[in-house]
Amino acid sequence: TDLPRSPPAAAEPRHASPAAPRRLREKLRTAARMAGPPAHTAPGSRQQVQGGERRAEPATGAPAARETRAPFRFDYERFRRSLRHPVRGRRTGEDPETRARRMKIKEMMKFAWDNYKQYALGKNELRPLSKNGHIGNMFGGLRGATVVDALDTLYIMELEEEFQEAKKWVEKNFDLNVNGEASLFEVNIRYIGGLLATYYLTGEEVFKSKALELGEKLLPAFNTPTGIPHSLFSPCSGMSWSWGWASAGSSILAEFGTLHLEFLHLSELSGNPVFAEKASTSQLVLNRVEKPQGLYPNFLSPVTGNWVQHHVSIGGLGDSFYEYLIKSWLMSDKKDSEAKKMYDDALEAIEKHLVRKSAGGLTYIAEWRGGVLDHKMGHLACFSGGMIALGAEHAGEERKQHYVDLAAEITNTCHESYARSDTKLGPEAFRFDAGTEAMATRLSERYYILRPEVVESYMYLWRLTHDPKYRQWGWEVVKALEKHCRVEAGFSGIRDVYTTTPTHDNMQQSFFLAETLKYLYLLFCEDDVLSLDDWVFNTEAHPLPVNHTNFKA
Ligand code: DMJ
Repeated sequence: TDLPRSPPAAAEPRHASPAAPRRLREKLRTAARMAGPPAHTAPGSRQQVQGGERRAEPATGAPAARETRAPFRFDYERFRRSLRHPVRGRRTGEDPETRARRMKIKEMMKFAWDNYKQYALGKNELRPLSKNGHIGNMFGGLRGATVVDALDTLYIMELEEEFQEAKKWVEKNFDLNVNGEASLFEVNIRYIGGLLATYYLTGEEVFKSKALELGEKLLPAFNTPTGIPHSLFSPCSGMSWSWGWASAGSSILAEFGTLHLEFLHLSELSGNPVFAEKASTSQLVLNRVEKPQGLYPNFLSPVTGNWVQHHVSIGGLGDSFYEYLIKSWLMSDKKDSEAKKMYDDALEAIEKHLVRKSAGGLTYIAEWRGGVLDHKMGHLACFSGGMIALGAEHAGEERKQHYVDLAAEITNTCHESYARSDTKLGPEAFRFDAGTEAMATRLSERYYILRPEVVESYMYLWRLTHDPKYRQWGWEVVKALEKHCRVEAGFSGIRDVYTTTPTHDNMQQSFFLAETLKYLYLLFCEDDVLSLDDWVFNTEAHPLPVNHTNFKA
């Protein structure tokens, strides 16, 4: 999701974390088992995950011989043996055109990185027109968002020198002792996600230790009566808040619902179940709460655990919550059946109440405001074609084709939102009312900020169907980016997709390197590069491994 910034409401008092209920403990046992037998864990480790709880101290006798126990050690070699495909694939039998297109995208990544490095290294984003850096106020004093977001893309594209530059910055300059007000969601998906993914890809300890150190700083945000985290936290003071604009101090579905993948891996790598416990509490609260028509509204009180407003959207404010349900199930090696059921039920309700077909035959997902449909689809909602494609394979024989078709129809509609613009890039939101189809009607919705969601869906649909049109559509985006967004010192968003002489917004978003270019690149790779058998992508396109339970170590 993407959220407006505003000052936090008055600081709320910190609350004690609720005790983990019995069902949660059971769930955590399952989560802990995802790591497999204690081959991942040094025997007798102090923080060994056992049944989801820290190992009990001996009741009597000599003091525990803690000091002599080996510290927890994640078995990286064992993890690598669990993968079914080489991380960067085998590169066999491809045609020259596909290779040339992939190389073009690699060149775009190098250009984006080189300019960031030259003009903005250590700042959060590059301003490619003014040739300087942007810090912003989303990350609470953390810096280098573009470095951390770019790491795994540089690695996958085999931009070795550039990867080393980024790694060096993390080693020498990435300071976690910062103060300020940070978004839990943004820090999690970009920094934690980027660091975890790069650790799993490379085995370099620095990425793991930074991820775990930062992960600890997120924990105070969960100190609420329900365990549903606040949206904002201070890495230094441990205080947390809700957004000032979120009614009645509510937390946002797409924020507290988009932690599960990263937090399970924080537990996996640290041996400390607290992260999995925090993320599972949110899932449990959401599973229990009554849902209007089976739908999940976007605002929930972290104090009462009840909905605050009945606005439902698969775009901004709601989006990645749904994505993390199906991906949690896939990442658990299909063991987290609660997440799968929540996903299946949610998708059924979405299809019944929000999916509509326009007069011109375009399938879209509307928003829902207390039972009334707003016939608008945000660019953010275009990730859903890819999500539904990813889930389709596991929907059961009778539903599978239906979901493949639905995913293809939604992705087609998102492609139309690009095809109907003068730049061939899509607007921030498009509507289906008053004779309009798949176009923005408001001036304020005409911009494009280098977002990934449409090419993300092309990538998933390509892998599912191998229909060449998805590669053609991806290539149209590459050409449009080159024509309208490439400037002298990087790539910039544009303010109006309906004019061929667009004004640039002077911002190269970090997600352009993390997501847009990565998904485009993967679209022109063989399927075994970051194979979906082995990896799930977090919502910032950082690959996190599936916990294969069935392999010979
Ligand atoms: C990214 O940070 C993530 O994809 C998030 O889930 C939504 N917004 C941006 C990209 O548009």
